[in-house]
Amino acid sequence: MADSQAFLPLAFTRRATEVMLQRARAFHGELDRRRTVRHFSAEPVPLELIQEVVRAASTAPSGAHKQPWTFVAVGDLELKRRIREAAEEEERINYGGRMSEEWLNDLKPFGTDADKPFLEIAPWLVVVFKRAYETEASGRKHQNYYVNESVGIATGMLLAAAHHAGLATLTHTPSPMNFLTHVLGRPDNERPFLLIPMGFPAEGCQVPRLVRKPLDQVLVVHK
Ligand code: IYR
Repeated sequence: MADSQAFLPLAFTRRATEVMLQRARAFHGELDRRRTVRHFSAEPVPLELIQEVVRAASTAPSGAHKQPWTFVAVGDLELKRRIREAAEEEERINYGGRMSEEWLNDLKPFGTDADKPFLEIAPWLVVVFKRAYETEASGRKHQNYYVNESVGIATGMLLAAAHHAGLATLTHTPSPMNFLTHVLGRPDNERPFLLIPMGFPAEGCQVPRLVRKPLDQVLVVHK
């Protein structure tokens, strides 16, 4: 049995149903205003804001509470330049034939291409790494559990926290992205997961006209 000393009373707020509904609607309303932004302003963002949104992300649940994530916040212009260069090199190969015709067609509405100026313009690139295992002082390795699920959840919370604070984000998927391990000098147990430029939208920034699936297409209820 678990050591009762290691347990604490849960801090839980029980709310009236009406209040819960109102909060749920307001939260949906706020999340529904989040849009992926591909055109950033160079306006600086204080590091403290990035620290707070990473703090929020790092509250995510994880397999056996291993918290198998590292967030690397890159504001250094030279590093951003190197990341952009390496990412564009891979994307030129992707757009030049490594992606299928169907994939390229599916991306058309977003107007993406191999050019990634936002990697230099956005004041911060938050690179999310997943930690496959941990190494004890003795050198013994322990695998982490449900690493993709845990880091995916933490990243979702990072995007929500940034949006809530008033920051725009882009979920960028450079592929392949091993170059991030080298450029950022990360240890062997870490693998890049996602690259998230954060900052303010460029003046006059436009986003594709997207429609979110209605509830009856995303929710199946058996009651
Ligand atoms: N990694 C490429 C292609 C790409 C993939 C997805 I999924 C997108 O939503 C957008 C682009 C790129 O970043 O250009």
